[in-house]
Amino acid sequence: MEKPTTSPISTTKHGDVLIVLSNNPPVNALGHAVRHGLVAAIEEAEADNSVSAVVIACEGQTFFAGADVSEFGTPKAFEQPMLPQVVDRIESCTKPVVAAIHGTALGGGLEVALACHYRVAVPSAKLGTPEVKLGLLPGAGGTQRLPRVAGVRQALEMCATGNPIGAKQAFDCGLIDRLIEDELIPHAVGYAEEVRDVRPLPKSSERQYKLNECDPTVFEEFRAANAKRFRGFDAPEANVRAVKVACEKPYAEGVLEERKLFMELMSGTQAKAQQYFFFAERKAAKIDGLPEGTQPRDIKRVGVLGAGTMGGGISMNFLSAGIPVTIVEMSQEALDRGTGVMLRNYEASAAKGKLTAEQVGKAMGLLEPTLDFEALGQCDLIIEAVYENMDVKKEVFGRLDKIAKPGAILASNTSYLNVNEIAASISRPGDVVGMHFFSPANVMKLLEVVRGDKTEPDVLLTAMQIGKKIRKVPVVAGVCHGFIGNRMLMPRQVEATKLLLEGASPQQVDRVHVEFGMPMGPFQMADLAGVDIGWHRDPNRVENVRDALCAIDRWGQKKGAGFYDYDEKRRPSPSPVVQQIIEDFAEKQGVERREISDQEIVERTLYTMVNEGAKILEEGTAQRASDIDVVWVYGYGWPVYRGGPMFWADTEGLDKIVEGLKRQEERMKPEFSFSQLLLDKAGKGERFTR
Ligand code: T1G
Repeated sequence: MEKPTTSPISTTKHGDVLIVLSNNPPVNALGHAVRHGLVAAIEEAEADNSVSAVVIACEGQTFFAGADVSEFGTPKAFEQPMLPQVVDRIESCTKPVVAAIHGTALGGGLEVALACHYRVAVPSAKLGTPEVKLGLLPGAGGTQRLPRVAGVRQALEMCATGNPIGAKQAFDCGLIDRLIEDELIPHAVGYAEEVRDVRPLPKSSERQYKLNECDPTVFEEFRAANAKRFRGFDAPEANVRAVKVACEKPYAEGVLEERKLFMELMSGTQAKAQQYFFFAERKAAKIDGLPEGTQPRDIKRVGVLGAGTMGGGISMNFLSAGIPVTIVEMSQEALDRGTGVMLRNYEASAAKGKLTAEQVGKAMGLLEPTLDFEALGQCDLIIEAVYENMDVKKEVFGRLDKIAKPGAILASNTSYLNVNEIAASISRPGDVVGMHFFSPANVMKLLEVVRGDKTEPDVLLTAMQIGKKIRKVPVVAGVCHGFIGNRMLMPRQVEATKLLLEGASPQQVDRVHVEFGMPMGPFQMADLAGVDIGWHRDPNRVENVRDALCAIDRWGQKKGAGFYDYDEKRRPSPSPVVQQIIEDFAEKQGVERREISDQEIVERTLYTMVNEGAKILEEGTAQRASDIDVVWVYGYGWPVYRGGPMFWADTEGLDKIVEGLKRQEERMKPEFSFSQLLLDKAGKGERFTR
């Protein structure tokens, strides 16, 4: 066993208790050096007769937060001792081992804690098995020990969803033996001294009584309750099977089944995609080329112009993060309506137990609704969420330019308008940035931060950092029509509409997208968002299918009819009226209808999105291909088990993407043109992503 040069694991004795401390920033990931150090520390404890008990703890922000994901796919992941050996060695220690938990004990970190004979934690700690979010399952005994310690239902929920639980809930289900309100390590040592003579040592792998609740129906009920959420994913079902095995087989056999399931997942494309995405979403927060020493501006108060759906949702993000908001409307009625919607949204969250009444009161207490536009003069960041029209935006920015204090950041929530043009219309273009929230703004995680040509670096940095502070996933976008997400939506919509005339139905196009893993297809999405968005509002001007639908009030779900008919519960059904409109249009335009294959739909809607993403890259509108993937997973529900459009294209093979587009090129003219970057990379056998 090759000994690493410097060990992140140190040991010190406190009386007859050996304290094993990991110092492996930033999250004490269980890389090779840590694994090696833990085994060495257990050997040391056993060899030292003066040691009667062991405490394992971590320095820094958290207890072990799991295996080192950056080792996956590299030889380091297989360097001895691997995590299963580490946890088994801890459990086999002849002296009691106590895990002292703070921060987030996740994945392999929780597996280390489960191998310990006891677990203590501070109340703020969280414990979880998020491997499923990486397309995996706990591969170091977690699926076998967790149900034995916390119970089957708790283990199922944690392993198959990946959601952590708090220390109090962990204590209540038996995962934690004691909550430590004061200083963790000294009290963990005190706990170790209390239990040092208790025998036999309580080994998680040997517990059986918690499995007795293992009514076979619990698995079927769980599967049924989560079928929609797990649709298309491999890992959740593997986690369910692994936990079920814990109820059916002795630990030694169960852990072999766990290992088999783990290796199957690890070798699959979904795990690769989800592990890629884990790093992609963290990379998105970084700004390439930021001048050294750039500091964010201090944001004490945020101003929001407009209390409509977007303005209200945007305001809630800041209020929930404890940032005061001044919200301005033009009429008391609009202001009251907007603040009323915000309160009802908060109350709905409280009714679901997501918030306490006190938290709702605190958030709303930070809101200053006013009709006084000048009140925005006290704000450090002002976000306008007014009507999506350039003239209106310029008028608003002109007024803000006059009253905003020096150094205030002026942000537009525009979803596709030219931020450079807006910035050029005022005296301080450097303070202007786009902050494109996705609707509903208080729910959707994605935030496109649009960098204008003149946007100051500290303005961009401030927008990115405050985006993270309000629990968004901010991505830098350059200025173009639709930035990153909506820009790629356009060729998809163009081709989807042409496919209707050529012979596909809305339900066929949507089915192909849903089977691919999208939450809904283009036409379902249009009906949900509103078919009338962007419509010219003239019912006598009917130039395409969309105009025809809007002209007869088929504006989507909100009108009970759009591309689909809807019943009183908004359940969709294919519409003969729409089918007739499509066929009439095809005839009028002399389009000969034909049988359209599903593959053609994939090539003309999904491959064209990849092509557009390549153009976005070659223009520099996105910093990196993985940012495009982050936009599509968080903004439009692209299935994360495919990594995002650009990672998926790499997985398909760029040569295959190009071949498919060449097959469709004639049908897609004149709108379609090849990205040179895509052609170049395909020709050289290169990838967009790692
Ligand atoms: N491995 C490697 N690097 C990690 C890491 C990990 N497990 N977790 C975080 N990092 C890096 C991250 O890339 C970033 O790096 C920095 O730490 C800060 O992260 C066998 C197989 C712990 C809640 O899935 O959930 O155990 O960008 O920005 O917001 O069964 O990180 O600074 O260069 O997220 O404070 C299971 C994943 C692994 C936990 C902290 N564990 N991490 O959140 O910081 S698989 C996980 C998190 C496993 C075993 C299986 C979060 C966090 P950089 P951050 P944060």
